[in-house]
Amino acid sequence: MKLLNDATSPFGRKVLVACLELGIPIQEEFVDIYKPGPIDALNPLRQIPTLVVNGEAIYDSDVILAYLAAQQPGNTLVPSHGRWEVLTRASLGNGLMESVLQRVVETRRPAGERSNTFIVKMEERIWRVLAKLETYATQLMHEPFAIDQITLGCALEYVDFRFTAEWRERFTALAQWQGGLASRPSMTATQPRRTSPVCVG
Ligand SMILES: N[C@@H](CCC(=O)N[C@@H](CS)C(=O)NCC(=O)O)C(=O)O
Repeated sequence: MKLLNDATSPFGRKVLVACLELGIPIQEEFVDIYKPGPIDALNPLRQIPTLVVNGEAIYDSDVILAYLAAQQPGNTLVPSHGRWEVLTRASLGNGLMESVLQRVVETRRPAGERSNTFIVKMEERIWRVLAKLETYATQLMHEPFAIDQITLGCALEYVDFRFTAEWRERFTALAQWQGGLASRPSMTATQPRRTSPVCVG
């Protein structure tokens, strides 16, 4: 299987972390989503991550994770106990990624096109999500590694990467949980500053 991705996408990172955790072979290929390319024929959205299996594309990241989970019956990526809570926390992680991404895209627009109102809206949303996640920290420390932990771990490092690491001082329990997660080999191998694609298996 081939994963069209780039080094910085937090959505793509979820997929790589899941593959590493589940031991599913995958070959990552970096693509430039800012210009037309072969990805357009596979995913007309021209978005990463896009998984290619036997020439067919699977997207978006949550659909890819569902596909990976289906490859290994019995895995606990989406546990049956606490399922809706886990999936809702994963959605919060996805929303956090989207907010950080949309904010940074907006900040890069030319001054005349940039909306400070939108940037502030995204920043307020990010802080609200972080405050909510702080209330989950103790629970996250004691629960098995699942889709919510993957998504939140990737989202929090994306906050550091594209917004600010100041949240670590305000939300210390969350920072402590994230610190433990960050040392997992699946997380260290997939950092956004890596310069070469990940190859598993
Ligand atoms: N909902 C999608 C979001 C994917 C996404 O937004 N990817 C970004 C990169 S981090 C992208 O491809 N952006 C290019 C664009 O939208 O033009 C998923 O979960 O995979």
